[in-house]
Amino acid sequence: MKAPVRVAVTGAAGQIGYSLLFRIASGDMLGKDQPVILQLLEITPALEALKGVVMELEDCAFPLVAGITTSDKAEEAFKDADIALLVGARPRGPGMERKDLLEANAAIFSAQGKALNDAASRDVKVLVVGNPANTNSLIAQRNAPDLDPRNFTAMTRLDHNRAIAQLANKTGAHNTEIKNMIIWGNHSATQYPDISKTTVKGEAAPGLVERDWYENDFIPTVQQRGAAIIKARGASSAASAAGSAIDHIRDWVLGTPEGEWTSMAVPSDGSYGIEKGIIYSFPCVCKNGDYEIIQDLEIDEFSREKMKATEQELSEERQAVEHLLP
Ligand code: NAX
Repeated sequence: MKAPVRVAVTGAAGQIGYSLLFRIASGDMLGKDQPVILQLLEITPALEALKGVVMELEDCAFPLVAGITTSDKAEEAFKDADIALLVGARPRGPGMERKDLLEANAAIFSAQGKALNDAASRDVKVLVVGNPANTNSLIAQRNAPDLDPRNFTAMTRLDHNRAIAQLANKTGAHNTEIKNMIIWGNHSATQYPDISKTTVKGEAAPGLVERDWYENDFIPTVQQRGAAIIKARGASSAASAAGSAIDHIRDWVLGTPEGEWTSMAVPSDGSYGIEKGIIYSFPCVCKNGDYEIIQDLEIDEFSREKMKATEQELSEERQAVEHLLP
Protein backbone atom coordinates (compact mmCIF):
# COMPACT_ATOMS: atom_id res chain seq x y z
CA MET A 1 0.00 0.00 0.00
CA LYS A 2 1.24 3.51 -0.83
CA ALA A 3 1.87 6.03 1.96
CA PRO A 4 -1.20 8.26 2.50
CA VAL A 5 -1.35 11.69 0.86
CA ARG A 6 -2.51 14.55 3.08
CA VAL A 7 -5.34 16.51 1.48
CA ALA A 8 -6.47 19.72 3.19
CA VAL A 9 -9.92 21.05 2.29
CA THR A 10 -11.25 24.41 3.49
CA GLY A 11 -14.94 25.22 3.65
CA ALA A 12 -15.39 21.50 4.20
CA ALA A 13 -18.90 21.80 5.65
CA GLY A 14 -20.16 23.79 2.66
CA GLN A 15 -22.08 22.69 -0.43
CA ILE A 16 -19.05 21.92 -2.58
CA GLY A 17 -17.34 20.21 0.34
CA TYR A 18 -20.29 17.87 0.67
CA SER A 19 -19.65 16.48 -2.82
CA LEU A 20 -15.91 16.88 -2.91
CA LEU A 21 -14.92 15.01 0.23
CA PHE A 22 -16.72 11.81 -0.71
CA ARG A 23 -15.13 11.73 -4.14
CA ILE A 24 -11.64 12.33 -2.76
CA ALA A 25 -12.29 9.61 -0.19
CA SER A 26 -13.43 7.15 -2.86
CA GLY A 27 -10.21 7.57 -4.86
CA ASP A 28 -11.58 9.60 -7.77
CA MET A 29 -8.93 12.29 -7.35
CA LEU A 30 -5.66 10.50 -6.67
CA GLY A 31 -6.40 6.96 -7.78
CA LYS A 32 -8.01 3.85 -6.37
CA ASP A 33 -4.70 2.72 -4.86
CA GLN A 34 -3.86 5.96 -3.05
CA PRO A 35 -4.83 6.30 0.62
CA VAL A 36 -5.64 9.81 1.83
CA ILE A 37 -5.73 11.67 5.11
CA LEU A 38 -8.40 14.37 5.03
CA GLN A 39 -7.54 17.54 6.97
CA LEU A 40 -10.67 19.67 7.10
CA LEU A 41 -10.84 23.37 7.90
CA GLU A 42 -13.96 25.32 8.77
CA ILE A 43 -14.80 28.49 10.61
CA THR A 44 -15.73 27.91 14.27
CA PRO A 45 -19.54 28.21 13.85
CA ALA A 46 -19.50 25.51 11.16
CA LEU A 47 -17.51 22.94 13.16
CA GLU A 48 -20.67 21.27 14.43
CA ALA A 49 -21.98 20.81 10.88
CA LEU A 50 -18.53 19.55 9.88
CA LYS A 51 -18.80 16.94 12.62
CA GLY A 52 -21.88 15.60 10.86
CA VAL A 53 -20.03 15.40 7.54
CA VAL A 54 -17.21 13.50 9.22
CA MET A 55 -19.74 11.07 10.71
CA GLU A 56 -21.05 10.41 7.21
CA LEU A 57 -17.54 9.95 5.84
CA GLU A 58 -16.91 7.40 8.59
CA ASP A 59 -20.17 5.67 7.78
CA CYS A 60 -19.05 5.14 4.19
CA ALA A 61 -16.18 2.98 5.52
CA PHE A 62 -13.98 4.08 2.62
CA PRO A 63 -11.04 1.72 2.21
CA LEU A 64 -8.73 4.56 1.16
CA VAL A 65 -9.32 6.91 4.10
CA ALA A 66 -6.36 6.67 6.47
CA GLY A 67 -7.47 9.46 8.79
CA ILE A 68 -9.65 12.55 9.15
CA THR A 69 -8.90 15.66 11.18
CA THR A 70 -10.99 18.80 11.65
CA SER A 71 -9.95 22.23 12.83
CA ASP A 72 -10.79 25.90 12.77
CA LYS A 73 -7.09 26.78 12.68
CA ALA A 74 -5.45 26.94 9.27
CA GLU A 75 -1.98 25.94 10.57
CA GLU A 76 -3.45 22.71 11.92
CA ALA A 77 -5.44 21.88 8.81
CA PHE A 78 -2.49 22.61 6.51
CA LYS A 79 0.12 20.70 8.56
CA ASP A 80 2.25 18.73 6.09
CA ALA A 81 -0.53 18.98 3.48
CA ASP A 82 0.48 17.68 0.05
CA ILE A 83 -2.63 19.08 -1.59
CA ALA A 84 -4.72 22.03 -0.44
CA LEU A 85 -8.17 22.70 -1.86
CA LEU A 86 -9.18 26.17 -0.79
CA VAL A 87 -12.94 26.11 -1.22
CA GLY A 88 -14.16 28.22 1.70
CA ALA A 89 -14.55 31.92 0.98
CA ARG A 90 -16.61 34.87 2.02
CA PRO A 91 -19.72 35.05 -0.17
CA ARG A 92 -20.97 38.37 -1.45
CA GLY A 93 -23.44 39.74 1.12
CA PRO A 94 -26.29 42.21 0.50
CA GLY A 95 -25.01 45.62 -0.51
CA MET A 96 -21.44 44.38 -0.78
CA GLU A 97 -19.47 45.95 -3.62
CA ARG A 98 -16.96 43.95 -5.63
CA LYS A 99 -14.20 45.84 -3.83
CA ASP A 100 -15.58 44.83 -0.40
CA LEU A 101 -15.71 41.22 -1.54
CA LEU A 102 -12.11 41.34 -2.75
CA GLU A 103 -10.98 42.83 0.54
CA ALA A 104 -12.94 40.42 2.76
CA ASN A 105 -11.41 37.53 0.87
CA ALA A 106 -7.97 39.11 0.88
CA ALA A 107 -7.99 38.80 4.67
CA ILE A 108 -8.94 35.09 4.52
CA PHE A 109 -6.49 34.15 1.77
CA SER A 110 -3.62 36.16 3.28
CA ALA A 111 -3.99 34.21 6.51
CA GLN A 112 -4.30 30.90 4.66
CA GLY A 113 -1.29 31.67 2.46
CA LYS A 114 0.79 32.35 5.58
CA ALA A 115 -0.44 29.15 7.20
CA LEU A 116 0.45 27.14 4.09
CA ASN A 117 3.86 28.77 4.10
CA ASP A 118 4.43 27.81 7.72
CA ALA A 119 2.87 24.37 7.87
CA ALA A 120 2.31 22.66 4.53
CA SER A 121 4.61 20.28 2.62
CA ARG A 122 7.21 22.25 0.64
CA ASP A 123 5.69 20.75 -2.52
CA VAL A 124 2.08 21.45 -1.66
CA LYS A 125 -0.17 21.82 -4.69
CA VAL A 126 -2.80 24.49 -4.07
CA LEU A 127 -6.10 24.84 -5.92
CA VAL A 128 -8.28 27.83 -5.07
CA VAL A 129 -11.99 27.32 -5.78
CA GLY A 130 -13.44 30.03 -3.49
CA ASN A 131 -14.30 33.18 -5.39
CA PRO A 132 -12.89 35.46 -6.67
CA ALA A 133 -10.74 32.38 -7.23
CA ASN A 134 -7.92 33.73 -9.40
CA THR A 135 -7.19 36.73 -7.21
CA ASN A 136 -7.64 34.74 -3.99
CA SER A 137 -4.97 32.38 -5.30
CA LEU A 138 -2.66 35.32 -6.03
CA ILE A 139 -3.15 36.61 -2.49
CA ALA A 140 -2.38 33.23 -0.93
CA GLN A 141 0.68 32.86 -3.15
CA ARG A 142 2.08 36.27 -2.25
CA ASN A 143 1.75 35.39 1.44
CA ALA A 144 3.71 32.17 1.01
CA PRO A 145 7.20 33.31 0.00
CA ASP A 146 8.86 29.99 0.91
CA LEU A 147 6.68 27.91 -1.39
CA ASP A 148 7.01 27.52 -5.15
CA PRO A 149 4.80 30.29 -6.61
CA ARG A 150 3.88 28.00 -9.53
CA ASN A 151 2.11 25.69 -7.11
CA PHE A 152 -0.71 28.20 -6.58
CA THR A 153 -3.52 27.69 -9.08
CA ALA A 154 -7.21 28.53 -9.42
CA MET A 155 -10.10 26.62 -10.89
CA THR A 156 -11.38 27.22 -14.41
CA ARG A 157 -11.87 23.51 -15.03
CA LEU A 158 -15.59 23.85 -14.39
CA ASP A 159 -15.78 26.45 -17.16
CA HIS A 160 -13.73 24.13 -19.37
CA ASN A 161 -16.07 21.22 -18.70
CA ARG A 162 -19.11 23.41 -19.23
CA ALA A 163 -17.75 24.50 -22.60
CA ILE A 164 -17.17 20.88 -23.62
CA ALA A 165 -20.72 19.99 -22.62
CA GLN A 166 -22.19 22.86 -24.67
CA LEU A 167 -20.20 21.94 -27.76
CA ALA A 168 -21.06 18.25 -27.35
CA ASN A 169 -24.78 19.11 -27.21
CA LYS A 170 -24.53 21.33 -30.26
CA THR A 171 -22.61 18.86 -32.43
CA GLY A 172 -24.26 15.67 -31.19
CA ALA A 173 -20.86 14.32 -30.15
CA HIS A 174 -20.05 12.73 -26.82
CA ASN A 175 -18.01 14.89 -24.46
CA THR A 176 -15.11 12.41 -24.71
CA GLU A 177 -14.92 13.13 -28.45
CA ILE A 178 -14.15 16.80 -27.81
CA LYS A 179 -10.48 17.65 -27.31
CA ASN A 180 -8.45 20.74 -26.60
CA MET A 181 -10.99 23.26 -25.43
CA ILE A 182 -9.48 26.41 -23.92
CA ILE A 183 -10.68 28.76 -21.20
CA TRP A 184 -8.55 31.89 -21.11
CA GLY A 185 -8.36 34.28 -18.17
CA ASN A 186 -10.53 34.81 -15.14
CA HIS A 187 -13.16 32.53 -13.62
CA SER A 188 -15.77 35.23 -14.14
CA ALA A 189 -18.08 36.49 -16.85
CA THR A 190 -15.08 37.90 -18.76
CA GLN A 191 -13.54 34.45 -19.26
CA TYR A 192 -12.99 33.51 -22.88
CA PRO A 193 -14.06 30.00 -23.90
CA ASP A 194 -12.13 29.46 -27.13
CA ILE A 195 -12.96 26.67 -29.59
CA SER A 196 -10.53 27.78 -32.29
CA LYS A 197 -8.16 24.88 -31.50
CA THR A 198 -10.83 22.41 -30.39
CA THR A 199 -11.60 19.22 -32.28
CA VAL A 200 -14.80 17.19 -32.37
CA LYS A 201 -14.18 13.57 -33.41
CA GLY A 202 -10.88 14.79 -34.84
CA GLU A 203 -12.45 17.57 -36.94
CA ALA A 204 -11.82 21.28 -36.31
CA ALA A 205 -14.70 22.61 -34.23
CA PRO A 206 -15.07 26.05 -35.86
CA GLY A 207 -16.00 24.36 -39.18
CA LEU A 208 -18.81 22.43 -37.49
CA VAL A 209 -20.78 25.28 -35.90
CA GLU A 210 -22.04 28.64 -37.14
CA ARG A 211 -19.93 31.62 -36.19
CA ASP A 212 -23.04 33.38 -34.93
CA TRP A 213 -23.81 30.50 -32.54
CA TYR A 214 -20.22 30.54 -31.31
CA GLU A 215 -20.09 34.28 -30.62
CA ASN A 216 -23.63 34.96 -29.47
CA ASP A 217 -24.78 31.76 -27.86
CA PHE A 218 -21.89 29.51 -26.87
CA ILE A 219 -19.59 32.14 -25.34
CA PRO A 220 -22.26 33.89 -23.23
CA THR A 221 -23.82 30.57 -22.20
CA VAL A 222 -20.51 29.32 -20.82
CA GLN A 223 -19.75 32.67 -19.21
CA GLN A 224 -23.19 32.82 -17.55
CA ARG A 225 -23.63 29.15 -16.71
CA GLY A 226 -23.08 29.69 -12.98
CA ALA A 227 -25.92 32.23 -12.86
CA ALA A 228 -28.20 29.93 -14.89
CA ILE A 229 -27.66 27.15 -12.37
CA ILE A 230 -28.42 29.43 -9.44
CA LYS A 231 -31.64 30.47 -11.19
CA ALA A 232 -32.72 26.88 -11.86
CA ARG A 233 -31.55 25.18 -8.69
CA GLY A 234 -31.85 28.01 -6.20
CA ALA A 235 -28.27 27.31 -5.16
CA SER A 236 -24.91 27.61 -6.86
CA SER A 237 -23.14 24.80 -8.68
CA ALA A 238 -21.80 22.34 -6.18
CA ALA A 239 -21.44 18.77 -7.46
CA SER A 240 -20.13 19.98 -10.82
CA ALA A 241 -17.69 22.32 -9.09
CA ALA A 242 -16.49 19.47 -6.89
CA GLY A 243 -16.12 17.24 -9.95
CA SER A 244 -14.02 19.85 -11.68
CA ALA A 245 -11.78 20.31 -8.65
CA ILE A 246 -11.23 16.54 -8.73
CA ASP A 247 -10.39 16.75 -12.45
CA HIS A 248 -7.97 19.65 -11.94
CA ILE A 249 -5.96 17.91 -9.22
CA ARG A 250 -6.13 14.48 -10.85
CA ASP A 251 -4.66 15.80 -14.09
CA TRP A 252 -2.03 17.87 -12.27
CA VAL A 253 -0.88 14.91 -10.17
CA LEU A 254 -1.41 12.01 -12.58
CA GLY A 255 -1.03 13.81 -15.93
CA THR A 256 -3.27 14.93 -18.79
CA PRO A 257 -4.07 12.29 -21.43
CA GLU A 258 -1.46 11.98 -24.18
CA GLY A 259 -1.88 14.67 -26.86
CA GLU A 260 -4.50 16.63 -24.91
CA TRP A 261 -4.49 19.71 -22.78
CA THR A 262 -6.79 21.14 -20.14
CA SER A 263 -7.47 24.62 -18.75
CA MET A 264 -5.88 25.73 -15.49
CA ALA A 265 -5.55 29.18 -13.98
CA VAL A 266 -1.82 29.42 -13.16
CA PRO A 267 0.65 32.25 -12.52
CA SER A 268 1.29 33.93 -15.85
CA ASP A 269 4.91 33.71 -16.99
CA GLY A 270 4.20 36.23 -19.75
CA SER A 271 3.04 33.59 -22.25
CA TYR A 272 0.82 35.09 -24.98
CA GLY A 273 1.80 38.55 -23.74
CA ILE A 274 -0.35 38.17 -20.60
CA GLU A 275 0.78 40.27 -17.62
CA LYS A 276 3.29 38.31 -15.58
CA GLY A 277 2.20 37.21 -12.11
CA ILE A 278 -1.59 37.31 -12.40
CA ILE A 279 -3.32 33.94 -12.05
CA TYR A 280 -4.68 33.51 -15.56
CA SER A 281 -6.28 30.47 -17.17
CA PHE A 282 -4.21 28.94 -19.96
CA PRO A 283 -4.23 25.68 -21.88
CA CYS A 284 -1.87 23.42 -19.92
CA VAL A 285 -0.47 19.92 -20.17
CA CYS A 286 0.49 18.04 -17.03
CA LYS A 287 3.20 15.42 -16.67
CA ASN A 288 5.16 14.01 -13.72
CA GLY A 289 3.20 16.12 -11.25
CA ASP A 290 3.97 19.38 -13.02
CA TYR A 291 2.16 21.55 -15.57
CA GLU A 292 3.30 23.49 -18.59
CA ILE A 293 1.51 26.24 -20.50
CA ILE A 294 1.01 25.24 -24.15
CA GLN A 295 3.12 27.60 -26.24
CA ASP A 296 2.86 29.14 -29.69
CA LEU A 297 -0.82 28.68 -30.45
CA GLU A 298 -1.90 31.07 -33.16
CA ILE A 299 -4.11 33.82 -31.78
CA ASP A 300 -6.42 35.73 -34.14
CA GLU A 301 -7.75 39.24 -33.66
CA PHE A 302 -11.06 38.11 -32.11
CA SER A 303 -9.31 35.92 -29.56
CA ARG A 304 -6.68 38.52 -28.76
CA GLU A 305 -9.36 41.05 -27.86
CA LYS A 306 -11.22 38.62 -25.60
CA MET A 307 -7.98 37.47 -23.92
CA LYS A 308 -7.10 41.10 -23.25
CA ALA A 309 -10.48 41.93 -21.73
CA THR A 310 -10.24 39.15 -19.15
CA GLU A 311 -6.57 40.03 -18.49
CA GLN A 312 -7.65 43.61 -17.85
CA GLU A 313 -10.17 42.47 -15.25
CA LEU A 314 -7.56 40.38 -13.44
CA SER A 315 -5.14 43.25 -13.56
CA GLU A 316 -7.74 45.51 -11.95
CA GLU A 317 -8.47 42.91 -9.27
CA ARG A 318 -4.78 42.72 -8.52
CA GLN A 319 -4.56 46.50 -8.25
CA ALA A 320 -7.55 46.55 -5.90
CA VAL A 321 -5.78 44.25 -3.41
CA GLU A 322 -2.17 45.27 -4.05
CA HIS A 323 -2.07 47.52 -0.96
CA LEU A 324 -2.96 44.50 1.19
CA LEU A 325 -0.19 42.29 -0.19
CA PRO A 326 3.25 41.88 1.38
P1 NAX B 1 -20.91 27.38 0.87
O1 NAX B 1 -21.26 28.72 1.42
O2 NAX B 1 -21.92 26.29 0.83
O3 NAX B 1 -19.66 26.82 1.70
C1 NAX B 1 -18.55 27.58 1.98
C2 NAX B 1 -18.00 27.08 3.29
O4 NAX B 1 -16.79 27.78 3.55
C3 NAX B 1 -18.94 27.37 4.48
O5 NAX B 1 -19.17 26.16 5.18
C4 NAX B 1 -18.15 28.38 5.32
O6 NAX B 1 -18.35 28.18 6.70
C5 NAX B 1 -16.72 28.06 4.92
N1 NAX B 1 -15.78 29.14 5.14
C6 NAX B 1 -15.98 30.47 4.99
N2 NAX B 1 -14.88 31.15 5.34
C7 NAX B 1 -13.95 30.23 5.67
C8 NAX B 1 -12.63 30.31 6.13
N3 NAX B 1 -12.03 31.50 6.34
N4 NAX B 1 -11.96 29.17 6.41
C9 NAX B 1 -12.57 27.97 6.26
N5 NAX B 1 -13.83 27.84 5.83
C10 NAX B 1 -14.51 28.94 5.55
O7 NAX B 1 -20.29 27.65 -0.57
P2 NAX B 1 -20.00 26.61 -1.74
O8 NAX B 1 -21.20 26.52 -2.59
O9 NAX B 1 -19.41 25.38 -1.19
O10 NAX B 1 -18.91 27.44 -2.58
C11 NAX B 1 -17.63 27.69 -2.08
C12 NAX B 1 -16.91 28.70 -2.94
O11 NAX B 1 -16.71 28.19 -4.25
C13 NAX B 1 -17.63 30.03 -3.11
O12 NAX B 1 -16.71 31.08 -2.96
C14 NAX B 1 -18.12 29.97 -4.55
O13 NAX B 1 -18.28 31.25 -5.10
C15 NAX B 1 -16.99 29.22 -5.19
N6 NAX B 1 -17.26 28.60 -6.50
C16 NAX B 1 -16.25 28.59 -7.40
C17 NAX B 1 -16.35 27.97 -8.62
C18 NAX B 1 -15.21 27.94 -9.58
O14 NAX B 1 -15.43 27.43 -10.68
N7 NAX B 1 -14.02 28.43 -9.29
C19 NAX B 1 -17.63 27.37 -9.04
C20 NAX B 1 -18.52 27.01 -7.91
C21 NAX B 1 -18.55 27.99 -6.77
O15 NAX B 1 -19.46 29.00 -7.09
